Amino acid sequence: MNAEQKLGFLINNKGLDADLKRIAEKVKEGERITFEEGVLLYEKGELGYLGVLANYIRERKHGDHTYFNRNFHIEPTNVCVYDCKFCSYSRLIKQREDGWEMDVDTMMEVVRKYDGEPVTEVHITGGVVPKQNLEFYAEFFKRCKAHRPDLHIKGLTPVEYYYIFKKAKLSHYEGLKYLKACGLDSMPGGGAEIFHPEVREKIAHDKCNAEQWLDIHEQAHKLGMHTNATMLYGHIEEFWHRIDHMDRLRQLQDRTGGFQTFIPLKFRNKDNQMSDVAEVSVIEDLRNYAVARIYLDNFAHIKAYWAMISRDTAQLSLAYGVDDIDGTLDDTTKIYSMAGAEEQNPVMTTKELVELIRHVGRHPVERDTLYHVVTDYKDVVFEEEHAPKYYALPVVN
Ligand code: V47
Ligand code: SF4
Repeated sequence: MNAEQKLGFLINNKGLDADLKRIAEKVKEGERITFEEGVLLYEKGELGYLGVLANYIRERKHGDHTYFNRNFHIEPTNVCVYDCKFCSYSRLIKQREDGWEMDVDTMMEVVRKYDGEPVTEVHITGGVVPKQNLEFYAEFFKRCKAHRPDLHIKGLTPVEYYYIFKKAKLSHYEGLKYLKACGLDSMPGGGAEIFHPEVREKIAHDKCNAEQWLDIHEQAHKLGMHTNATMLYGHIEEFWHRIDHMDRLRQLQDRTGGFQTFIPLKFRNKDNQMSDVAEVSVIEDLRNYAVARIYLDNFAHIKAYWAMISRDTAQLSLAYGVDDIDGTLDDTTKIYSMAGAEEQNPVMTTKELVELIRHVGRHPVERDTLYHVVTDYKDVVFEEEHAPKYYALPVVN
């Protein structure tokens, strides 16, 4: 059965709850679901049901195409002035000797390490410290572009920008315009956490709030930049907080169209101030990807960050709405391994990544940051290639 037949079969199932049937019909017709229906999906939607709906949307948008890109990370510092309770970096401002703060020369050394490598993007993210201010990033972006003009700079989040622009007495628009002129190309999705103040004040009380986060993305979109959005889920939030979060993103996307990808980030509880909060199950991870795919009808892509959730869950997620698994040759970020991610040394070669996608019957495509195709791996044969194993997609029960 293909995705459409599975959805039809589900809708015709006499035992299906009336609310869930209505939502399934809306999905079939390509209609947007409401806030209340989003909450209802979390409350009543079983994994099999959610998978059928999310996979139908995923295949309508992308077929079997599954994207990854070759990037590397720079974490300019792991020290941070803020005190997010879930973050394994936050306490380090009090213990600076455990931390690092790079200067521009050191960051350029990291960039030069990838000279001649087929990477298309540098993703810059980390903590917030006073020294890494507007001038610091302006100089780095200029030097990085001068050294390697084709390397896409996906840099910093509204958390850093809010702090930096406030100190430089610039509006969000002016600050971003200046940094864009220095070489900034786009913005990753971090710092969003959970927008609703009821949760945000408990887990991330002293950094930019939801309105400031959203405004910085809106200004970036006005400047023609594309950006991503994340959601840190699976801690103290309730289902409606997740829908509230996605709803704010959906509204901004209706106005600007500047978001490319939504990335749910699973809360990991190692070595942070929320270590007493249990992590959610893989089932909940998959349900969450699926609800995101169904709710965010105006987002092109849903990404699972394999370095965070393990390769197996990343493979499974491709049947629950996900069409992008990030993908790095050499994942140089520490934020997740410090927080307890399965992948303590997250390194995957292109061949491994392509095989991981093929093994679940999908079609691997290397993309650049803006989703232009770099290499279509459909018919590419690697040396010593293993025969692909196909796993079944979700079954309607
Ligand atoms: O905002 C911090 C998260 C984010 C923990 O745009 C944690 O392509 C789980 O946003 N458990 C930064 N998550 C990383 C990020 C990102 C990652 C990959 C791709 C993209 C993209 C963006 O990391 C932070 C925060 O939500 N984080 N601590 C933790 N204990
Ligand atoms: Fe700082 Fe970001 Fe960690 Fe918050 S999540 S403490 S802003 S590094």
